[in-house]
Amino acid sequence: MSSALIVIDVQNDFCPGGALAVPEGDQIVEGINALMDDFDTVVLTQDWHPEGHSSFASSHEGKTPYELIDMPYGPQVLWPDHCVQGSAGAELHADLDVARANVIIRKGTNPAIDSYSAFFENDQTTSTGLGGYLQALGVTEVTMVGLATDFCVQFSALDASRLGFKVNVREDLCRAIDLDGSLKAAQNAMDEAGISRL
Ligand code: VGL
Ligand code: ZN
Repeated sequence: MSSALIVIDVQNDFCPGGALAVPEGDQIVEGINALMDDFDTVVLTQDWHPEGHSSFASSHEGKTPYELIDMPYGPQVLWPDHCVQGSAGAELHADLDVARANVIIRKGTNPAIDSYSAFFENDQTTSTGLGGYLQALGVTEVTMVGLATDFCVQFSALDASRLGFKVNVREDLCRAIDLDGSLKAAQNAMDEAGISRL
């Protein structure tokens, strides 16, 4: 039995002052660092979009951030430009203990498909390879922390559960965007999937 800590998108753009700032997003960093030694494997994820990504409102004429559009793979929230590959905003938070990470998974690199989850893009089909990586290491239980609770953490947790991992979400080490009740909806979906919210 082996365990993994999955640290979702603790990046400058999701912290106060960033392009898609999550309130108090920076306040979880110390607690995440302190948790790393409790796990066999530490995975970090990094939202990593090319310029002009299809999840950016600026890529759609007449659209503004936080509007919903229909994409071929389903509904998609449009975001401010964020986590552009190579930009300062895309860097992991300077205080995050990156040295302790076994692997860093970059996601959202396909210009046409967003990827909230660390495991599958938003088409729910295209794999990042993380599931196979963890299975090859014998990982059976994963704990999720990071940003944002109601988007990338939720989607990662639901996919991990679907793949058969036992999933814990440390909500004290996550922070939410909370658009129109999205945090409550995420909590309900995670409860229904049998995910432990700690
Ligand atoms: C995220 C919106 C867009 C997240 C990433 O990390 O939760 N949210 N891209
Ligand atoms: Zn993104």
